[in-house]
Amino acid sequence: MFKKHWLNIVALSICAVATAFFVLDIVGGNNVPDVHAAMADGGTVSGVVKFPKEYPEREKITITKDQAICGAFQYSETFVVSEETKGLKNVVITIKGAKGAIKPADTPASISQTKCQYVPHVQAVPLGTKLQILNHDGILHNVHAYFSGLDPKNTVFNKAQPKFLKKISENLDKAGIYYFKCDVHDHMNAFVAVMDHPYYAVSDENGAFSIAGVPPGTYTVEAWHEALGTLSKEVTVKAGQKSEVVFDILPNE
Ligand SMILES: [Cu+2]
Repeated sequence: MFKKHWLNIVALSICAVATAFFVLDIVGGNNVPDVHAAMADGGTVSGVVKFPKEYPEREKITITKDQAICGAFQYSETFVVSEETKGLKNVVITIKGAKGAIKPADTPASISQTKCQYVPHVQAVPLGTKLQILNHDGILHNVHAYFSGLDPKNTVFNKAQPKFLKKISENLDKAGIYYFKCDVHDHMNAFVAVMDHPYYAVSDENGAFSIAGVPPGTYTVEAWHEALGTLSKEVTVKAGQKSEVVFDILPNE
């Protein structure tokens, strides 16, 4: 269960670790554009978002509508924490101020509505990428998209998606976080981070991330999580080296 005391995030150490050669590994299949491959003189920023001590349990949500498709209950995707590493999944990591060209993805990004869940829960895409919202469930969903927060005045679009409407296509034309919510099934939500630079990642199931090909310099690295908000740290990137950033999340006690 999410508790308010997790809202105070404390970011701890940054250490730069020299490596003998340029590392192009991308952890966990995060959405990192190909532009990185061209920047052979860049450095890599990698690290982890984790709970060093206790961590929140995954909330069990009772489902009251469309149980034949949605099931009787679901587990919240807000806090998905690895038992082994205590790493937190679905944190959007961005390197602020690093200059680099972006190119919209050649194929549209997608959010699938499957058994009353949005899949994926969190993703990051380059600005200009089209988004397809797919309904695999054969029941009515309602796609309510907001920009920068769940305030009615932030509504970008609000569309019913009846069972016969398998696909809605939308353009996400601003850089920032889009929030998606289903007005039929209150537990359904998802997030799409739209990026106006190429230096970003989404933490994987171990809380790990890696961003390669970053131009040398000193930057702020931001980590955004749907319930914890944003925290930031400074990192220095050197050509051909790996810089490690660890975001430790501590309870506010
Ligand atoms: Cu729904």
